[in-house]
Amino acid sequence: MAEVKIIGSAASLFSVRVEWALKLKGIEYEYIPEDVRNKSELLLKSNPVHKKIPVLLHHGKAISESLLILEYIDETWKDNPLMPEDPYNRAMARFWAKFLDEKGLLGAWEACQAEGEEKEKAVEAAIQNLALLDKEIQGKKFFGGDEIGYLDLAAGWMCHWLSVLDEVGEMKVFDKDRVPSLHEWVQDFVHIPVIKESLPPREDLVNYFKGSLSYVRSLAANKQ
Ligand SMILES: N[C@@H](CCC(=O)N[C@@H](CS)C(=O)NCC(=O)O)C(=O)O
Repeated sequence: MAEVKIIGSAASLFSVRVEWALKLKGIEYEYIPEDVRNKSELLLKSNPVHKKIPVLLHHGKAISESLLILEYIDETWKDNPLMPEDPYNRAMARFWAKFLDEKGLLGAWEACQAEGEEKEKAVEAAIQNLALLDKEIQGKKFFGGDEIGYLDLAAGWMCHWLSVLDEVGEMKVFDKDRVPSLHEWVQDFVHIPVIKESLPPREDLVNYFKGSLSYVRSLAANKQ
């Protein structure tokens, strides 16, 4: 039995961030692809609370929630630390990672779904969330300084998934003029070989999110 396994999906930014962490640490793992639209017994057994990917299996023990998995990986394999050493900086990295998942990502997805008069407002709100983070990266190569770390991995979806959401939602949330420092950071981030090689093909993501968008819109239409 492999020591480390990930139940994940190539299209999932939550899943890919965990793979990035393992690769940066040089940890070998077995990848178990999951179809979240037809969940396996293994997923339901491993993450009975949320029933979501990714799940990290370490010696058979299951850990879920991608940001927590990143911390578990960092505490278990000490080489190439991901978390800042200083407790205040660690707290801030967690703060921004949580903010990004709860506001940044959700805001971009809401803007993608919005239509008509709501669209402009939703896009502006999403940009303003990212603009807060833009200030955090100003003058730095990576969020943690010169080396890529936990917050870079948490924010990593912006290097690929965000422009896909922009395309699918026919919008411009990742606007170079509004978040210039994040744009520069993306260029550095995406050029790291471990990062680049784990990105799913753009076309697959576009198709995946087009499907998700039609699905949520049909659910909303059926409610009316
Ligand atoms: N907060 C979770 C989010 C994970 C998540 O939303 N995973 C999605 C795939 S991208 C999923 O498993 N969805 C299945 C479902 O919602 O039933 C994390 O960070 O791990």
